[in-house]
Amino acid sequence: MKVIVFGGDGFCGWPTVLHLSKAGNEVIIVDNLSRRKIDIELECESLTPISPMGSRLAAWKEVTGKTIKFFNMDVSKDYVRVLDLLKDEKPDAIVHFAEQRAAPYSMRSPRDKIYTVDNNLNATHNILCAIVESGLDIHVVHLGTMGVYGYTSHGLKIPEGYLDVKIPVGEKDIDSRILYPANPGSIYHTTKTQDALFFQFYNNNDGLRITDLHQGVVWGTNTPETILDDRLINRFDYDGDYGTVLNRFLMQAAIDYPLTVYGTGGQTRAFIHIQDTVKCIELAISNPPEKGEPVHIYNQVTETHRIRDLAKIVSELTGVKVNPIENPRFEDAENELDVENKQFLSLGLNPTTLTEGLLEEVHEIAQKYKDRCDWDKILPTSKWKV
Ligand code: NAD
Ligand code: USQ
Repeated sequence: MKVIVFGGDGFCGWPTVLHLSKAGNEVIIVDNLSRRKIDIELECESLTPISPMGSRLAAWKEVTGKTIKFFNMDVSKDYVRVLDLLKDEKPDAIVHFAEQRAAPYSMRSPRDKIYTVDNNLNATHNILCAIVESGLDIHVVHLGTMGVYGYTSHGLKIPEGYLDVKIPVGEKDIDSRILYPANPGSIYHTTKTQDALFFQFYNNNDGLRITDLHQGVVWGTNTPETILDDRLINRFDYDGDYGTVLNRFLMQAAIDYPLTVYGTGGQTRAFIHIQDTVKCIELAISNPPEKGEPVHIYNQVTETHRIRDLAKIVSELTGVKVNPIENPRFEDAENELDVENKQFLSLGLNPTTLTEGLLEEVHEIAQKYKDRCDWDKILPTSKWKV
């Protein structure tokens, strides 16, 4: 297949590009390198030294003989270039990662809220609008988030995207299937709930074939492809805005920095290892909706954990202390979370769950690059309420 990966320079995008290329697909990257520019703005780089795009692609060619094309464009602004690219390349599928993805970054200031809304909604809308204008039948695989549901399941196993409901009309109940009620906890998560409405509209109105993947917190760094050459290494965020919780804890353990549990650590979240992220995307591409089917929505998660339990595991593994700090976010202090994920399991996903070996691997990477860590960037600075 020919696949365009929007956001293919990012943490999830880059290993996905390599995985799809290795599997024999023709892969094209579109990225405006905005994430690298945010590194400059935040004065904090990836813990791992990521290579420039040219070196990444040259290394892949040297190691595998495979060519990956790269287009530097802003999907949220360069509508005509997106359209022309689709018409020229005629891809079978698009994978859409090209959004500002950090909840804390989206809550830093009015400017960052506006940027996140403008960037994410226009990027998603431009892609959908351009597919319709191109007249091509391109399957869109979008990376959404578990955060669209909120994190309280009220004892219900969170279904995959849709909820079967009965609507009382007069004396009768009418059966209906609706999108699960959105309950976002940040401006970033709000953009993902609005993406879902764009998908519903373009699917209804224009028959676009769309798969929306509600992914949990991703952890890990390497995949079998990113370890083939130092220049292929994936990014590793550890700062208070972009670092996600488990990778942050493993990096903190590497420098013996007490683990930054926010609040009681009673928050339960869904997790997935980066090696499963790339497999899920391959499975989604290989199993597109039929023409006329509603949007496919999958929960891209393999397990759930409470934050304080993760801290305990990392602490026992490495000896680092745990230091709960005031929670900068506005979120429930404690929640239960039970999530359905049977669709990916039925397509053949064999989940990579949290094991000591995998935790140690990430810890070792953090150990290897710990001298690149800027300790001043570890504590969170973005607050939900001022
Ligand atoms: P990332 O920031 O590392 O990667 C996003 C990439 O998109 C970057 O390379 C960035 O430069 C590019 N980009 C952003 N806006 C763009 C635009 N307007 N035009 C072109 N390129 C643009 O983020 P990630 O961790 O790889 O996440 C990718 C997607 O997966 C996001 O949509 C995110 O919401 C979703 N997701 C991530 C996680 C996670 O834990 N990392 C979990 C669930 C869902
Ligand atoms: N947390 C801590 N200590 C830390 C960092 C985080 O206790 O040092 C807590 C947070 O308060 C939160 C939980 O850990 O309760 C998860 O935080 P996170 O930063 O790891 O993840 P989150 O902000 O939810 O965002 C990440 C990705 C986002 C994706 C989301 C999936 O950045 O792109 O959409 O995970 S989900 O969480 O399932 O919505």
